[in-house]
Amino acid sequence: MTRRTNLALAAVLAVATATGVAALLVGEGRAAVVVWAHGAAGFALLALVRPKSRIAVRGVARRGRTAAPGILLGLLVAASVALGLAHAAGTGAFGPLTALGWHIGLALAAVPVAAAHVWSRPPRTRAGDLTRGAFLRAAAVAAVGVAAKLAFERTLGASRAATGSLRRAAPVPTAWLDDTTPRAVATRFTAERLGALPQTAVVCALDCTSGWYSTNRWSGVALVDLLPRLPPGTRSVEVRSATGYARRFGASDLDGIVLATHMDGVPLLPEHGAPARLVAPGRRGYWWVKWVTDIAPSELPAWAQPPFPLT
Ligand code: HEM
Ligand SMILES: Nc1nc2c(c(=O)[nH]1)N[C@H]1C(S)=C(S)[C@@H](COP(=O)(O)O)O[C@H]1N2
Ligand SMILES: [Mo]
Repeated sequence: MTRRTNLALAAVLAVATATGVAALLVGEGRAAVVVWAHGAAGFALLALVRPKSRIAVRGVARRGRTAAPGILLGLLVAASVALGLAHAAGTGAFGPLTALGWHIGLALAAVPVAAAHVWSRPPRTRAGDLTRGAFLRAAAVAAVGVAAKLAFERTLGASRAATGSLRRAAPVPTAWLDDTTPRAVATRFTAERLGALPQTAVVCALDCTSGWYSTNRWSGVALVDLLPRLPPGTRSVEVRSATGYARRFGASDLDGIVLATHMDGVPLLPEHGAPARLVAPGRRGYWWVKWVTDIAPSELPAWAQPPFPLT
């Protein structure tokens, strides 16, 4: 029983972590199923709370202080789940971070602790682990997750986008990590020069991975108008910021992307990327490079970059 509970717990936490990270990678289109599965995985923990607390209480009595990492892991996971639920129930900011920001931070902090915890007592798998009985027990844990998720969405769940984000009336000035608004942006993409080119407008949502979205009208110049002819052999285009922040887009994925100078008819404010920032409909906020100084065609493939920005 103990061994099976621990295996199930490790599996559920692995699925929750993987779907959580995936939820930030996929765009609006495919997010719904990943985000939903993530919530269900989180709720599936409910089925394991009781058996695991018995194991934990026995373990602490036996091990004393060497049980500390396990207790820390339990606290991190419990706090992360509480903040995830607070976000899903509609809580925005919680001090310096959003509820979702705390949720993600605590969950990522738990990963090395979980690795150490499992490493120090590797689970033993047995032939019987792949029987029909084991499969049915796993299905029961998953069913608890799905049922609890459905019940939550009918009662406490706030209205939110397919990505899980909560609606805001206007975008919140946001840095991916610690980028700051530059004092002056030396760029060839000035409002004046861009204003002389054919104009495009798009209404779409800026959806930040910290858990909010805002739908606005963005206008400026479409990338396909700005770069009508890419050099032969171009596979991607790197969009760079005055701050060094950059994202690379596939050469065939540029349709719909706008180098915007205005939001809702008003010139961009410095904190929102003036004089020009990228608007990438359907992609999460970290693709919307602010303070653009360079758009550089390259022969590198689009995947030749870290999946998330590092600055
Ligand atoms: C220990 C691992 C984790 C557990 C147990 C967990 C559990 C949960 C729970 C219970 C919720 C609220 C329920 C719901 O939204 O349906 C939630 C929401 C969320 N979590 Fe996690 N999570 C974990 C790790 C992560 C990670 C690593 C990320 C991202 C890097 C993440 C991203 C999200 C997002 C985007 C939501 C909002 C989804 C929504 O509003 O529907 N989670 N999580
Ligand atoms: N140069 C630069 N551009 C950036 C960021 C950044 O940190 N540096 N953050 C991104 C993230 S995570 C989001 S959600 C949006 C936020 O845009 P806003 O500040 O106009 O709301 O900008 C994106 N563009
Ligand atoms: Mo963001």
